[in-house]
Order: sequence, then C-alpha cells, then structure tokens
Amino acid sequence: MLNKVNEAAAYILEKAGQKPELGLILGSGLGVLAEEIENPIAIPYNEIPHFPVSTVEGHKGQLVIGALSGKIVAAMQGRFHYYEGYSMQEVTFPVRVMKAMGMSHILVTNAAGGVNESFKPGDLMIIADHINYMGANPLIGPNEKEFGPRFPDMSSAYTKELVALAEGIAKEENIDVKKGVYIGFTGPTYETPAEVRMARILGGDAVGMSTVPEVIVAAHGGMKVLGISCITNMAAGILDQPLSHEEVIETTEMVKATFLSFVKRIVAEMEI
Ligand code: R1P
Repeated sequence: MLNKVNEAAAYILEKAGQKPELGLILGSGLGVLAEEIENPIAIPYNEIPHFPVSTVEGHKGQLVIGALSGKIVAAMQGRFHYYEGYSMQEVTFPVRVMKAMGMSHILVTNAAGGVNESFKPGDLMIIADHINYMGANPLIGPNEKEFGPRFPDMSSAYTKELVALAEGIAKEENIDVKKGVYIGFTGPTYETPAEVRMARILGGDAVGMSTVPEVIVAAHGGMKVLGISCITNMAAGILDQPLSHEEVIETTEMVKATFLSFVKRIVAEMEI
C-alpha cells in the first residue's frame, strides 16, 4: 500500500503547490467548512490516483486545499464509509495519504445520533474516545511498519491537549458543547432502539457509521486527532419518530454557523 499512498500524496502536493499542515475530514452535511477556505484548490477524488469516490448524499467528493484561519489545510469534502462497500483500508486510505503529505494533525467531524439523553439535536460533541463496534479494523492484515507499529496504543487516540483546547474555546465562545464517547456501527441501517440502549449501557454518548476507522489509522501513524460530532438527531427509541438522512442534513444546516465559528477558532489556535 505504501507505493499507492505515496503516489496519491505526490499527485496532491504537485496539484496544490503548497504543503498542507492540517487534515480535515468533513462529515455528512458538514462540507460547508471547505467553502471557507481561501484561495482553494479543489481536486475531485476521481482524479487522485488510487482514491475511492464518494457515493453518499451530503459528501461532495473532493479534496480542498488552501488557507483556513491562518493554516494550510487539506479538507475532505466527503468521506468514505465501510457500508459503501469499501474495505476498511480503502475507507482510511486518505488518512494515510495525509500523513504521507507530512500532516501531523487531523480534525475529524461527523453527523451522529445522540444516545446520551441529555443531548439534543444541533448539539456539538467533542469526541473524548470511541468504541469500535464495526466488527472490523483497518489494521487487520500484514503490518507495514513504515505506517506504524503492529499493536498501536489507543489510550490517547483523541489528543488530550486538543480536547482541552476545544473545551476552552467552547467556554469562551459560550457554546454549550458536549463531550463524550462515539460508538461506530457499520450502518447503513440506523441502529434499532435495542442497539441504542446497548450503546448507552456500553458507555456511548453518540452513534455513527464513520470516524472510528479513520482515527485508528491516524493513531497508527502517530497523528494528533481532534474529533467533533454534530448531534443531528436523537438515536432510535429516544423520540417517537423515524430517522432519515434528510433530517441529518437539515440539522447540520441549522447548526452551520456555530459549527463554522467553533472549528475555525480551533484551527486558528491549534499549535502545529
Ligand atoms: C447517516 O445519516 C450518515 O450520516 C453519518 C453516518 O455515518 C452516515 O454516513 O455520516 P458521517 O459519519 O460521514 O458524518
């Protein structure tokens, strides 16, 4: 895989003409952040060697490189999910490429269902930790030691300093940000009420179908990670209403202004 990763990284660096320092993965409906990037260079995924393509609504399918809050960022306007039929290695390929391009930090965002009953749709949640409930792991298979160790430590996969930075900014900006544990399921079905109860018993605060594989690969590569979930709906069984991807996208639209100002300030203050 190393060759493929390096080919993709070289292609992007040549097209971009500058070296991004921070990777952003923008979740369902959260791609708007890429529109804030100054002097953007957008590279469609299908032009990047070995990159998968986006198949989900709300995921545009391009990498946008340019300046955001004084940093050069590479933002994925759309991510890949296991349920799309991609392998775990394909889902996480862009994270490997970010690392190969020289990025040491990554900010991962997603749309998630609220499991913690004190949450409400529209809340932002700083991810403190995750539970991998996907029944798969992107590191299964031969370990390429250029990428990282065989048995990576996951005790601080979500970098404590970045969590503290985000919490501090939320406080200063008077944003009622939550903090919690994200449980990754495979999807594409939304979780059943019983699965949501289980998630709560297991210690989960939010559920979703992404992020976990990306963060495992980032941790494998020794990258510093910050994760932010947008609670777009309450998970099944909490409110008496069915779930839909339209609702997920609608809520991200509602929370857009807060999400943008929060993340932009985090990017500005991140020490890289
Ligand atoms: C379901 O509505 C979709 O929204 C979330 C789920 O994982 C799923 O893909 O998307 P992101 O995690 O990509 O934000």
